[in-house]
Amino acid sequence: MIKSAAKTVLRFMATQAKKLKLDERDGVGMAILREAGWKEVEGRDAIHKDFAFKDFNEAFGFMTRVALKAEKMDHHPEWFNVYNKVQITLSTHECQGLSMRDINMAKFIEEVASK
Ligand code: H2B
Repeated sequence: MIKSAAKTVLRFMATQAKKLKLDERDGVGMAILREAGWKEVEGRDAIHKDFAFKDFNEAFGFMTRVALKAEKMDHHPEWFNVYNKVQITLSTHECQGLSMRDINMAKFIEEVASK
């Protein structure tokens, strides 16, 4: 019993890091994320968004929450911060492209940024 449950979990995790087909992306969340300001990166299979917070304290607090989630998901953003600005790019290195991990991370980022 345990073995099959473990196999199911492993299979699920593997699909999460699989490169999303172009025609499935809108349906799994890209349409909503695009409305929230996420853009596909020119010349790279990744998504990007720029954030501006009240000050550095707010920006770094946001980054801290995202960082803790990234560790938990074992899925890390590529980001740049200067004072109240945070620029984030998401892509899955393992598949050199966009996977459900990026979509889920972007959804989490939107939740935290809106608080
Ligand atoms: N983050 C991202 N964005 N893509 C990955 O493929 C990835 C990651 N892989 N964080 C993880 C870490 C892997 O390198 C470690 C060894 O589990």
